[in-house]
Amino acid sequence: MSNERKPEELQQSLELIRNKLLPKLPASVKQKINPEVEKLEELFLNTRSPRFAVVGRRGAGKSTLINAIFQKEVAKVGSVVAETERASWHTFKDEKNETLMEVLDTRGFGEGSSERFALSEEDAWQEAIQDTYPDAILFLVKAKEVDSRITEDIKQLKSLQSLILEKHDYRPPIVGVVTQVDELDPIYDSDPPFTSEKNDAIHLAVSHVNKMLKKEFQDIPKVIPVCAYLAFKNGEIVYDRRYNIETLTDYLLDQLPGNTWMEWARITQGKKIQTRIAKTVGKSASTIAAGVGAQPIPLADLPIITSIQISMVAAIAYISGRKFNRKTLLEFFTAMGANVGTALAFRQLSRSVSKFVFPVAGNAISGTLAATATWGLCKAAILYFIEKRPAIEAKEAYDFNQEKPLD
Ligand SMILES: Nc1nc2c(ncn2[C@@H]2O[C@H](COP(=O)(O)OP(=O)(O)OP(=O)(O)O)[C@@H](O)[C@H]2O)c(=O)[nH]1
Ligand SMILES: [Mg+2]
Repeated sequence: MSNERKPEELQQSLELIRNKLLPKLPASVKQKINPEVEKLEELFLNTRSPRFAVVGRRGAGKSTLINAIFQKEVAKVGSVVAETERASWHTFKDEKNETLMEVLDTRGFGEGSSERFALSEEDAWQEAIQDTYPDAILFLVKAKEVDSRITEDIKQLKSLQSLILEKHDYRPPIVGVVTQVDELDPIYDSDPPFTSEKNDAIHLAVSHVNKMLKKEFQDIPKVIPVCAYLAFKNGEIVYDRRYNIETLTDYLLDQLPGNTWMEWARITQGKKIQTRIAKTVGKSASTIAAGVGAQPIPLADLPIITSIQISMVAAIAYISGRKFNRKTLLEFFTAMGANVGTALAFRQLSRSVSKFVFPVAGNAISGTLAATATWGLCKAAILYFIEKRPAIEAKEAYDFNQEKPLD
């Protein structure tokens, strides 16, 4: 097996659960497990990359923010003149040429009178959202310019949202972003963490944008202050002044549909986001394992619990952005104290004939034991793949969790 991009193990187990397991379970158990299966299906089936509209005046820091999210120089910063049309989609891809994120960049937002462009702003947007729409809109305002012409910008923002609602029956959430907060007074205090005087200035800028947005939108959009400044040399980060970027990316996770979460975790490389998603997966997997483990009906022909556990770990490895294959997973399970049976399970998983249950507890594995074992494995996988801790530490966490209830 080469490096798989998608956690196929998980997709296979989800099919197994949906088609073979659920029909066999009593209604009461099914009722409990079904929402968890649905949650996992939302996360892992039909996954796609997230789409954003990034709107803001020329020089607001749109390209810089995109680079800060990727931690790579993917967008061109600070060109002298705006060359592109008003609104155009940019696709950001990984080394394998697979799409990571799509961004609708509205260059020169609010510069309605410019004669450089053939299309009016609204026409340009109409065209841009013809076939697709952004999952969320980021509204960028430069910290030092929150006072200037913001009312006009917010009206346009509202009209973009309405256009999307009309065309796609989807109301993209709006997230206000106050950019370049390092430029606020006091200037000498430009590197985070900031002093209280600087934080006061940031707070002032944020409340102003908040107040202005409140006038136009009922569900007041959240406003997050950031500094996105990163300097690159030969593709390497040589200077990092980022502030609050992870708060922003973490908040955006909640604004995005579930089927984009996996890609968002990989793009942002944020441990916080990765851990949140890993725990969501772990909780669902544990609940399913508990339901299955508690069944007196013979399910021995279905390697459900093993399959769920292996898939869960595969998913966490994938979320971590680490290159993974079966060997990586096997190494992890071996470190956790799994025996030769696991190796067999791995080889045969795709044919669904594995008999191995982790931990080995014969056929009489109880629901609680299945759940705690699965949750323990989730915690251990988080430590190993996301926190990049040594296997021995992950093993300790696994053992320790056997004695603890789910948290
Ligand atoms: N100090 C500081 N400078 C920033 C920050 N973000 C962007 N800049 C600078 O602001 C300028 C404009 O940034 P861009 O990211 O190109 O802005 P943009 O919104 O993409 O501009 P257009 O594409 O031309 O509309 C560049 O010189 C950036 O280096 C920040 O957080 N702090
Ligand atoms: Mg730009």
